[in-house]
Amino acid sequence: MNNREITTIWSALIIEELVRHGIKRFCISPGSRSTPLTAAAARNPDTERNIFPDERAAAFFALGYARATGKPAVLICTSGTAVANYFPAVIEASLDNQPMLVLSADRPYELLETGANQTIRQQGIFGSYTRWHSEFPEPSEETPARALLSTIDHAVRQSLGSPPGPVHINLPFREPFDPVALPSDNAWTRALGLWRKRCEPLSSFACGRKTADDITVARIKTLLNNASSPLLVAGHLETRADAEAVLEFARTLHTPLYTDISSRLRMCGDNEPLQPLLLSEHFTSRFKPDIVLHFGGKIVGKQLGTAIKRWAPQQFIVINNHSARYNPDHNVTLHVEATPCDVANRLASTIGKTSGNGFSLHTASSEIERELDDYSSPEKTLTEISTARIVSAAIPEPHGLFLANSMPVRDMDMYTVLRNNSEQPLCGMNRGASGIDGNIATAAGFAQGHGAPVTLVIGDISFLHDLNSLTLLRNMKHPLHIVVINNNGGGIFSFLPIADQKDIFETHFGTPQDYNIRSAAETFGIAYNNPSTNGHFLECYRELCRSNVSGIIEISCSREENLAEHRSLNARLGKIIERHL
Ligand SMILES: Cc1ncc(C[n+]2csc(CCOP(=O)(O)OP(=O)(O)O)c2C)c(N)n1
Repeated sequence: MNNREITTIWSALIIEELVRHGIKRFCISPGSRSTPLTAAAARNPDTERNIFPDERAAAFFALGYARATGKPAVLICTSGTAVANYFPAVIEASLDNQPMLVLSADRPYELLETGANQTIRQQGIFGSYTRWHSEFPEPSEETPARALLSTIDHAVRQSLGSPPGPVHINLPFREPFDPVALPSDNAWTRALGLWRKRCEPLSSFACGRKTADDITVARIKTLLNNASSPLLVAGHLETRADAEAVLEFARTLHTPLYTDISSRLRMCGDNEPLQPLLLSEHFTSRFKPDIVLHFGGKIVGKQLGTAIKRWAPQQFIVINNHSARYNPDHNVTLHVEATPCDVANRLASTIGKTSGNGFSLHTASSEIERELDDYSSPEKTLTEISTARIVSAAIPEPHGLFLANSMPVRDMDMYTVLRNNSEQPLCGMNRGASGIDGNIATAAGFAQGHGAPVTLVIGDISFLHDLNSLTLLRNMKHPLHIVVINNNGGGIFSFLPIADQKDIFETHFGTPQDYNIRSAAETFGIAYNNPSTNGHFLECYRELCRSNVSGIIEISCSREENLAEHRSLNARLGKIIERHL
């Protein structure tokens, strides 16, 4: 075979092997060096493709897709800085254990470090942020086709391993890049034997969910039996089964359950949320758990971590499905690598119903809910907090919710409504590295993966950061409904002590950008609205959700007023807690 033929077949085999693993979503950016991979992906009838001029957005889209599906999307780009633009999303995927497969085209050996055009050091460019990376040879019949396929198999396995994460394969190609019609038979692929007749990958793998050993479950049971005031925590939970098992276990134990916004349980009407209570010194000084069982991954709010440090429980047990470290305050006493639902179900069945620790949160929680409802009543001015309440109440099933950093995700975690008898919408967020970059693209990928419209709640600085991703809204199968909280700058910084240093605060932290969101919507041809009361926002939001087209709703607010609102509302909630606990 000549170079064109082997390059064509080489690329076609790589794509076909990925497809056989069920990895069908390809996020492709245009470029010359990547032509063999792009053409192979485009011509494989089983691939589904999105095209991105901006590689940074492509990678965030792939991240969002993985968040909704648990599957990696494949990224294809050319050589040079194109691949470097994947880096922020690769970091987020790595830190939040999301699968992702990067195929970067590269110059061949003889052009590296020579001053050749568009040539950078791509090998291992993502450093420690990949689960695995591999440098392929230039296409050649000297490399057995089996080796090529089995390396792809390994890459997929590493990406979906424990913990899942990004895998990078760097593929050098020599010119010419344009593919030829594939010869139907040749000695090189003949060696693949049955693979050519079947539709399965050369080697599959099993990466099932893990179970805890009996000794560990018995040990946790003993620790729970010896404790007088347990607290359960639901951090980021990957599946509904995990969430249901943890909720059921909390009911069995009659014990308070902290539900993070990423736990799938935060909006559950049958549970009293602890977030508002943890704002109160009155509560944290009375409620003193002596054992904490934390199921799943990270949590968004910082009050719980602060409270646990203060309570210094004798046991702090973290149960999660993979080995990624979760111990930010160095106070975890036992790590259990097992599926949360496995441990929760087994503990619930062995412990049986208990009468609880006598700490009832019901009355205080109901009154807090009433106060928050009143706060968001239709005639009142729309605020950042009422936006969180209204979106969480009105978002229809099966729409998904994506919460940008920094205040939108925190406000939703703190002030969301409790939804009766209905499932919480699937919630996505980039909390691995908590970047304000790529949130629109991640939400777009989340919608693609979720297979339903998604509401994105995002601040004006994060919106600006990812403005070019508004181009994605044109071709989306499932629309994105963007609620932009425009407080003209970074609202989060007003909550920090630096806000008092007026000489540098506004210019170096608040950073108002004074840009026009309506004009941005016009530029990208997106429907726009700008309501001012809670009632009007609810109307606009409901209409947008019904319309099945993408749109932007701008919430105009002020950072100063937002800070004051948070303080006065939290003070009122504090009074309720003092009255009832
Ligand atoms: C890529 C990146 N750059 C900077 C930061 C630091 N940062 C955190 S929040 C924030 C301001 C975000 O402003 P906005 O999107 O308007 O949201 P708000 O704070 O008002 O909720 C900044 C700059 C970050 N997290 N990520």
